[in-house]
Amino acid sequence: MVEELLRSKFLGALVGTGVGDSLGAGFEGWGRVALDKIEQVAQMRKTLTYTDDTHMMIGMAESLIRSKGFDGEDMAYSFVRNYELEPWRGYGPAPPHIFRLVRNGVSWDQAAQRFYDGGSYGNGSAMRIAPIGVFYHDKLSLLREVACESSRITHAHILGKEGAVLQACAIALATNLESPSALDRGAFLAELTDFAQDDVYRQKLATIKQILDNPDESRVVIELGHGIEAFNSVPTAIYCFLSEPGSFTRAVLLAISFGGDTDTIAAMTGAISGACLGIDSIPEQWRSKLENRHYIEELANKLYDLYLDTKKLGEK
Ligand code: F2R
Ligand code: MG
Ligand code: MG
Repeated sequence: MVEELLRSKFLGALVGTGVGDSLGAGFEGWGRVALDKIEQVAQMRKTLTYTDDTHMMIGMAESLIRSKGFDGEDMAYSFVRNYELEPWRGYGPAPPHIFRLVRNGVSWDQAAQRFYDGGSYGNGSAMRIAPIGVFYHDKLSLLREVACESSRITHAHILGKEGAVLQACAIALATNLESPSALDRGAFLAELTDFAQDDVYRQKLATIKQILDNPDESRVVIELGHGIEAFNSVPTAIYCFLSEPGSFTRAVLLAISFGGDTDTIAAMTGAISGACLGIDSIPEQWRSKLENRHYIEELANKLYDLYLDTKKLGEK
């Protein structure tokens, strides 16, 4: 793939997370919303302020760049430090407790196991995964391992880890597409299904195929979900991308229109769509209003430069 196209995809995935998250944040907990209403609200906003989804995505990118790849302890402390600086970003219930444990000396790969039954299956480890999705897009077995390890920092339940793995894989497959016209939705879903190791996700991927083959949006919330659990939101984001593969705007608006956990489903849709279509597909009127846009772009550029360096050295 031409280098500038790939750089644009790294930028698209990271900025796409931020734009989806901040646009969706105003509609959290709503029911179905009309697309033109969402566009109107977006137009009225002076700044698109992001939430925990993007804040953690930034922490993940910072750590990958600093460590020149995945380092669990460094990434955990990256999340902790960012949380301590801006705890008001709307974090889910468990992560702040986990961060306090890590700060008090509990090992990065042990703290999350203390929460819920077998760890969390919330969507918090999938919503932040864009940097891993693009950085490891050409090494899917390594991507699986790293996405899973990164999830263990806060989400140790198998369904939490698998949600992060599936979202990372969707971003990687989208990054690998030369153009949206190269997308074969059936093949994309088949690859994700091969990659998924849990029947809950395999079943949801089969449902996505059915809904795409016989369009019926009323099935999306009921059967795929729009909730805070990874299995009730990652498949919905994949559906939104596959429904509107040629348009970042339409994919993200569709994600928000389903209501529920709108910031996160739109962040994950924005990451996949941005990875497929590149940064220029994100409307300038949204991009220009994204809080800390230049810093997020700087991180995407540094991550891409690191990707090129490690590829040349063959040591990623
Ligand atoms: N709406 C939010 N966050 C809440 C904001 C309230 C906050 N106090 C404020 O206003 O400032 N959005 C953000 O949270 C979601 C990501 O959450 P995360 O990080 O996954 O949190 P957690 O606590 O790990 O899990 C979330 C819920 O999932 C259910 N759950 C998870 N594992 C479970 C298990 N093993 N058994 C049963 N239930 C489990 C629980 O209901 C958890 O509370 C994103 O939407 C982000 O935008
Ligand atoms: Mg959020
Ligand atoms: Mg959310």
